[in-house]
Amino acid sequence: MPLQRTFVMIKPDAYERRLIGEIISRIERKGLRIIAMKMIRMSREQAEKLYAVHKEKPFFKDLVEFVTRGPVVVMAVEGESAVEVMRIMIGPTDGRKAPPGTIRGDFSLSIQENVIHASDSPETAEYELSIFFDEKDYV
Ligand code: 3AN
Repeated sequence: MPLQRTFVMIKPDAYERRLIGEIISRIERKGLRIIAMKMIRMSREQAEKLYAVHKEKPFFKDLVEFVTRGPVVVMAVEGESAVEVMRIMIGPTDGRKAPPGTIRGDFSLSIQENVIHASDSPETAEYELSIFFDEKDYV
């Protein structure tokens, strides 16, 4: 099993609902290792980079507004198959359809305000991590 790094972001809705501790705790309990983490107000430029693949989608503008409306926690998470493991833990995009036990399934009823983001491939992870972190940030 490969040791991988992935990018995870706890979104503003989770910050507003005081869910940061719960989410970080789930990531740690799973056995993954947080190797960099910070709470920031994301700039519009960072949001547009993060969601560049959705630029043409009808929800793009709302999505950028949403992720810049309050603090987010961005982190680099490392572990065996970390990319896939985090995607399984967060569940499908639509919180209404995400199964109980997943983070979105337990905490979201929305397709947009769905609490957490995690990269969908190792290549995407490298790109997304590079928006927020330098190699020297990893402990
Ligand atoms: P995921 O985060 O599950 O990989 P993506 O990459 O398809 O989902 O979408 C990125 C983000 O865009 C989602 N986390 C969600 O906040 C928002 N989003 C996706 N689809 C919609 C939609 N149909 N309407 C509103 N927001 C959406």
